[in-house]
Amino acid sequence: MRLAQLAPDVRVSAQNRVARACPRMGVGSSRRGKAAKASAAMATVAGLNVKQVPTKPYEGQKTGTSGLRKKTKDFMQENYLANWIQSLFNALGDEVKGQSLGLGGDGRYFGKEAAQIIIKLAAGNGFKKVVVGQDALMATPAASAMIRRRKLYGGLIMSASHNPGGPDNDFGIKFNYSGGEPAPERITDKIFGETTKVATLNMADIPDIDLSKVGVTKFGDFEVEVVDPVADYLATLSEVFDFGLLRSFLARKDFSLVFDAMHAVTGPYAKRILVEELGAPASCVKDGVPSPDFNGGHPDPNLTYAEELVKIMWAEQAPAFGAASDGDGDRNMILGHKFFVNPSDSVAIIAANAQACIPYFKGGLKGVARSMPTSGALDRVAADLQVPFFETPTGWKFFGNLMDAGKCSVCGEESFGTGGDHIREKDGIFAVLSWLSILAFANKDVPEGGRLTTVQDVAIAHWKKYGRNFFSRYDYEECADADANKMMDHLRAIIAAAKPGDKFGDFVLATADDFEYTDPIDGSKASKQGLRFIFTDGSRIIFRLSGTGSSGSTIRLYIEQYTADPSKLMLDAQEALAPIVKVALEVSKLQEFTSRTSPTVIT
Ligand code: VG1
Ligand code: CO
Repeated sequence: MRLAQLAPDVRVSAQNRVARACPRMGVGSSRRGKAAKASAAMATVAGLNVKQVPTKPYEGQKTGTSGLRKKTKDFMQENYLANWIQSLFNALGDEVKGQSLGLGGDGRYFGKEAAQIIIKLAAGNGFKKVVVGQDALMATPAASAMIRRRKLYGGLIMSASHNPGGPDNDFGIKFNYSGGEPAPERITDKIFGETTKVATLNMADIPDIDLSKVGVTKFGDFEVEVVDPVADYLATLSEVFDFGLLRSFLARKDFSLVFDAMHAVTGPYAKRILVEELGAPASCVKDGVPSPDFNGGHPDPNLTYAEELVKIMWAEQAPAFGAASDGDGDRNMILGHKFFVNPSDSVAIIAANAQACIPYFKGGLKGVARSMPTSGALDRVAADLQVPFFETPTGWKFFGNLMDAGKCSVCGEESFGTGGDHIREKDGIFAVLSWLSILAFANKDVPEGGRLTTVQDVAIAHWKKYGRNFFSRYDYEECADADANKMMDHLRAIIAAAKPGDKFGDFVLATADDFEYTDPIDGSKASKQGLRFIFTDGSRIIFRLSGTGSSGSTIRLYIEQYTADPSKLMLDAQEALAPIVKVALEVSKLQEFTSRTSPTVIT
């Protein structure tokens, strides 16, 4: 590859090599205007030469629901990634000196180049060590586990999660703290502040690291350790689950499963954990080789984008259990034969069964939490178990404080996110092993060839006990920003004028607001977290704009309605929700504002 074809930031590191050969030659940033002519000054940090590369801020480096996500091409602009990383280190200040940093990503395009840039900046800013996954790979939950097990200062995750990858799609970066939790807003706000004034990049003058081999490389007092990206995570999961029980369940000839890694990061994890550790046949892992562009797909495990898995599970002859996870392995979709487990139900079902089926929770749950748009199914389990319950804004970063304070054991989001306090990220394989544990437990006395309790049986039994919260989410992806904002303003005006008792179709308003959250642990506030209409029968309609997209606005409409009527439990969710969906579309004038007649994704 010629130098000119490389990403500009990579060019800087290639130039570093030139600089080593000719130590007196000044190597400056070649970007934008005057900076191009400036030479990088040299400093010494921990026995390393560090170039102080002049840079200029980029606009809009503000993190959203989960880190900074932009088009890959944006990230490949000269110093774009480096600016954000330097801003993060500036925000953290002297605290980072002498610390160890974790690093890894979901294998998407530009990840390996990005890792080299991050390693040089970490060294140049005084970290003593970077622990990086082999080939720059590390699933998000695995990064969280590694940070916790190795007591790292924090970690950087290179991922845009469920967003498509490749040169024409998305890249992303996220910082997690020492508990393994996504940085809270007070830190992300500070990083953003730094991005608006970053002027110098502290780049250690070290060569690129060979990330393909496990091992330690030292430069002065700084070292890089390339690690197996599965090991720490596997160790954590083996402390959570009864692997013996799972092994004997998966050995049954009358049970079979398929796990769709969607060409994303969980392929190697599924092979190690499901196949090598738990004995499932290798053929159960579908699309298990990570690809830089997810084979051209959209690595979002839902009924729309995981259509191949859906086809397998809806065939007459199908495995008993199907699951998929997303780009970075934190999301999950659980399927039975011709049966979809809504993620809001999934977290409720896992919570209800955790104590009996999962050894890590055998002492009972400390509490449970869900994001605001997630259905109230979990609330009913919390009431039944008599454990504390919390409702947080969308995004995993709000669960960490609750878990650190010992107030939450299991939590989830409607967006295919499920987790426990074994780590501080949502965890796709945790959800899969939780479901397999529930099935193993339910079937432990069923002789081989007998009638196995299925995924659907588990869900129906749950609804019979608690009632069913019908739930659906409509996504209108990539709407024009102005149209989406106008619709939200229109809804805000309606909320301002609304009174309890107002009628919306057949639904009577109990309350309407823009969701606000005060963290019960540190008192921090998050406002404007979603417009909600709650009706007297407990039904809800909620509108939010996505904070993870990289172009245009994605409108999310969440709809929920509860029934305890046994004759209605088995209704199709879309049928059951049709009247309230109609109300949502009428009140929002969504079609008028966006000219969209149907959503791009229905969950
Ligand atoms: C979406 C989901 C949210 C999730 C976030 C990150 O955010 O709604 O629940 O935590 O993605 O998930 P938004 O702002 O687009 O609605 V992951 O797996 O993509 O990091
Ligand atoms: Co994800």
